[in-house]
Amino acid sequence: MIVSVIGLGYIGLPTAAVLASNGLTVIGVDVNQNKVDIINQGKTYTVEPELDILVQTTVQSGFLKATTNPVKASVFMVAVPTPFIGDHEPDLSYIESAVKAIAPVLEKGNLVILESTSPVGATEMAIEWMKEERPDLSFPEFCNNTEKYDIAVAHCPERVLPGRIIHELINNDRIIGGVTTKCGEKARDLYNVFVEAHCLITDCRTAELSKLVENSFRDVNIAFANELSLICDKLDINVWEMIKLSNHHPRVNILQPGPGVGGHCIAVDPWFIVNSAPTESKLIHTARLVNDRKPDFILEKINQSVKVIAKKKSEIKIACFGLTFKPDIDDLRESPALHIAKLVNLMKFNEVLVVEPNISQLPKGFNMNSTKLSSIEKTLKIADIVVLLVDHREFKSIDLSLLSGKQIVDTRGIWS
Ligand code: SAJ
Repeated sequence: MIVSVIGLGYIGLPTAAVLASNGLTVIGVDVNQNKVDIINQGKTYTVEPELDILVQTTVQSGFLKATTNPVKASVFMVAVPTPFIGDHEPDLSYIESAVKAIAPVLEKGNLVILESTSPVGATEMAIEWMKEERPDLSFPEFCNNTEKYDIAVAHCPERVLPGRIIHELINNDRIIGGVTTKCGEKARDLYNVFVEAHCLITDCRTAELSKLVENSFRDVNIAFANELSLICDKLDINVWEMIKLSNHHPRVNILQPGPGVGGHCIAVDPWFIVNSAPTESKLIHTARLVNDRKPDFILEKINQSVKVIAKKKSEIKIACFGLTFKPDIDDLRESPALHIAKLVNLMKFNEVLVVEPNISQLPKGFNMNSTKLSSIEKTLKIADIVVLLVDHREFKSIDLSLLSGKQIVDTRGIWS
């Protein structure tokens, strides 16, 4: 059996490598020639535990190959991004391009799986796009369990955590949303090859919403913690100590406040629910706004620190510790830390020192004359204000005496 994975990004590449490591022949397809070349050399382009070795061994053994052009296969797994555009509307153009790209090579008996996080109805839209390209083939219909079609289709959303992707791909339960029951069973048989947990069959719409709901659940809970951080600041209470104490209650488990919510998932997916059912999703909508406004609060705290220092702003050196969207990874997507650091860069300080152990050069968008990437040691010698934005392991072990005499804005509570 040949499995083709369309989109070799954060999810597609690990999925392709795990399938290949289980002895399936996997053809990865990506529009980016550079990514394809890197993978065909047995290398990876992101920091993710275990992924490098898995790609290296599966490419060397010939089970994994990458290409820019779709080829015939038994199963097609689509794992392309679904960002939002305009007023938080889901952008399905990557899914549309992907299914239209595989349409010419589809054959009777194939299975097409949509893994991309999708608004409700996207799997059915994907079927419509494939139908347009291949009127000679028949496709399943949602709510019509007559199992007579040429191409089986299912939605099986990924739900793995960056930093633990390989472990969670294998060990997390998986939701399998068949367009019909048989489509679901066919998809389940494939996931059973590498998933060591439950593969739970449902319909495609329920699978689509369940994935969006999982991320919205987390967003709403983080918003609760972020709101508590504003309340505690007003009442002069240490929010982290208060949360730790409240969490001693057997039925309370409050998450951690931070500078905002980043990544390509939790800050995006709740909008798909708000977009589908705006009147009904007030809580989900408000949570998004609370989390998106948190960087403004951090900038206010930075401005307050400036006022305490007996120096002009143009003489102050400020340090931003961390740029990534969460600890111990190199992923900058939708990162509130990066957003805040860029705004600090515009505040006309004497110098902005960025400490980010997981990247080797500053991303675009900084004024390189006044901002530079720096080491922990050098930065702590000269910074007047230190803004802790990401709780990387290197920052947790800093000797706190090195921070004395400086203004500290600790958004993660590791130095508080
Ligand atoms: N964050 C907080 N406080 C917390 C926990 C997280 O501020 O207590 C912030 C993080 O710093 C980060 C953001 O939230 O900026 C998101 O981080 P995360 O670790 O909660 O989640 P992601 O985006 O890395 O991965 C999520 C996961 N979803 C859930 O846990 C419900 C993952 O399982 C999904 O597969 C992934 O989204 C996805 O691809 O949708």
